[in-house]
Parts: sequence; C-alpha cells; structure tokens
Amino acid sequence: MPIEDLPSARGPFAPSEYAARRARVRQGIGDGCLVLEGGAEGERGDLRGGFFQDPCFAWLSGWLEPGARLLLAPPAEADSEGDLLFLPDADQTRRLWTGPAWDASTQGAAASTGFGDVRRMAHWEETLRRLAGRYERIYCLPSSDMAARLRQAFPFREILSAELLLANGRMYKSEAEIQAIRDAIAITAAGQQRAWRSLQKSQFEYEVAADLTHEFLRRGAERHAFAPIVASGANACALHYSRNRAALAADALTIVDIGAERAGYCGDLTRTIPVGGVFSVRQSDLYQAVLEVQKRVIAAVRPGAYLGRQIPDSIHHLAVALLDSLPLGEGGKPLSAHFPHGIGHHLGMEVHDAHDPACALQPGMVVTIEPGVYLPREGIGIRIEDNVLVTLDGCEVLSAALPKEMQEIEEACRL
Ligand SMILES: [Mn+2]
Repeated sequence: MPIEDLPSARGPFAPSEYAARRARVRQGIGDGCLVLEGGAEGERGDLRGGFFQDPCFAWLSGWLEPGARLLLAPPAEADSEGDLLFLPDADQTRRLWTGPAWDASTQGAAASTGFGDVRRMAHWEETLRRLAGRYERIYCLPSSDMAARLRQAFPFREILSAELLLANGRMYKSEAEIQAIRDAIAITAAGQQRAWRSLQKSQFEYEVAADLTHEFLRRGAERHAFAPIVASGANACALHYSRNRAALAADALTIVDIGAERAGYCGDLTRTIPVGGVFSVRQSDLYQAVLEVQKRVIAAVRPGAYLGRQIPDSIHHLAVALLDSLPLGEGGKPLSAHFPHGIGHHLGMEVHDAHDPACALQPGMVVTIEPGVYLPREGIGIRIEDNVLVTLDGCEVLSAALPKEMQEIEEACRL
C-alpha cells in the first residue's frame, strides 16, 4: 500500500516534530523505558463519535490509527531500539471494515512516521521482555490496562507513572501546535457569531446548538472539543449545563460556551449574549464588571505567574480579589461570592489539557481565562472566556478577534 494513500493515519505535523518530542521525553526517562498504548478499535464511544486517538499517544507518536503501541528506551542505546512503533497487521478483515491501513510491512513506514523502527505487533511481547530485562524502571500511564499487565508481567521492575513527563512536554506548545490552536479558535469564533444570530430567531437552546455545530463542521472541525453549552437564564448557573433543551426566555442572558476541535487541537470560548439582542441595565452592570475583571486578569498573564487556586497570589486569586471589591451580588454581596470555579485551564489536544500544576506559566503555554458570576435567584449567569498564549514578556489573546464589548455584541446580534 503506497504511503500517500493514507494521509489520515498521521498527525498534522512533520515526522521530525514528533521525533523531537520523543527525544525530549527520552531525556526524562533516564535509564528507564516508556511503554504507551494507543486507543483500540471498538472502544466505548467509537460507535457514536468514530475513532479518535488517545491524546498522549497522538502527541508522542503522531499515529492516529487504532491498535498501535510504542516503546521508548534511553538515548544512550546505540541500536535502533530506542524508538519503536508497533502496528497491528492490516489483514483482510480489517481492510474490509475500516478500509486501507498501513502496517509494519508498508514500504517506507519508518521513514514516513519518523520512528527509528516500525514492527509487527506479533513482536511486541518479546521486544518488551528484552527491554524490561535491561531497565529497572518502566514508565506508563497508571490508569491504563497496560499498567496492570506490566505489573503482573514484571513484578521485580519499578512501574512508574509517565503522566508528569508527558504533561511537561504537552504544556509547551510548538509553533505548529500554536497555529493548530489558532485554527481551532477561528472556527470556534465563527460558531460563536453564528450562535449569537441564531439566538435572536430561535425558540429553543438546541436550535442554537444545531446552528453552531453546522458552522463548526462546515468549516472543517472534526468534532466538538466538549459538549456545547447553550444555557439560557437560570440554566447558565449550572456550570457545565449541556442539555440545551430549554426554551429561550425573552430578554434572558444566554451563556454560549463552545469549542471546535480541528487537527486534534481545541478552542474553548465563552460569550454571554442577551436573547433579544439588548442588555438590560442590571445585565449591563454585571456584564461590565465581569468584563473588566477578565481584562485585568488577562493583563496579569505572563511568565512566572501561576494560574491555579492552589497557589497563593495566583491569577485565580487576583480574579477573586477583583470580584471581592464589587458589591453587585445578591443582597449587595461581593461578586466573589458568586464565582465558584477556577479562573482557567490549559488548552491543547484536550480542552482541559495535560499540565503540571506545580509549574508557573511559561512562554508557549496556552490557557483559558474565564471569570464568571452566577446569580440563580435572578436567573443570571455570566461568563467571558478567551484563549491566551503566554509570550516572552506577557501574553497574546489568541481569540482577540471575537468581540466581547457589549456594544459590539449588540451590533453583531442585529446582523
Ligand atoms: Mn474553558
């Protein structure tokens, strides 16, 4: 099978980028080896949504087809057994059900995947035994079936978690990854604006969800990064409301929190839009407050700052402090009393992307900044979310093209 026939088998980047990621991870495993299993065909969810590769496996291998495994050994290994991809045989049955497939016998498979060596799955066990005989430590993902099998097969080896190793790689986005995230954000922003117009002429939340989904798919998104949230009125106070079944209440604010996935990377943008296209006075006061806080928090995103609530003086705590000075809540309470969630999260191949929580923000990281306030008794929820790239001296708002000023939103609703 000529390699050109299967562009969908590989991730969007050059084989050299994946090889460089593996080289970095191999530095981290010292004189241990790392074992990783890709997603299997027919796993739960496949029938509904199709097969999507496990994100850690996709990040490290660039291999997007099911049933693969990889093995990394220390860089000091002089032979080719440092960087191995194992593929299932592309037999008749497999070709019948899923179409053309590469396997280890495909001409040029190694060169084309960037792996030192591509082998048949039939050689997996003996290769693993040989390498495990050589190394004291074996890294794998602790929650995987593989971890249990390794523990059983190698009771005298240390089986360690590769999670932080992989997170420490995945946190830092390459130029190519940042471009992929920009593309996902552009599609997400187009879906947002479609949703705002749809809100003005729809009766139910699901009609808005249908319109924005149409916009995503026709622009080449593979799927939603998460279940889209179209939450009108008091529904907006349930943070991950995604039933989207309710009628749109006249003049209610509606939270639209959506993300397109494109080339394996996610966008995640939230805007809060008035049904009817005009903010009331009370809605304006609250919206303006959240928007000001969001802008000031974004201005604090820079290398060395911490994002999460576990660290004092973090960006999360700055948001809380700013909301604390605004007595606009129910019964004159500060708005901080109505901000129950974190200020943001890392964004990448997953919407809540792999990260090391002990790590400060550094250039190349992409995070969301999304303050929100929720006043269930008034039936008002407001959240404003942008996606931000940490740069050498501050940050760049990757979603800056999507309006968030009230006047701009009201104008866009009239289009
Ligand atoms: Mn988010």
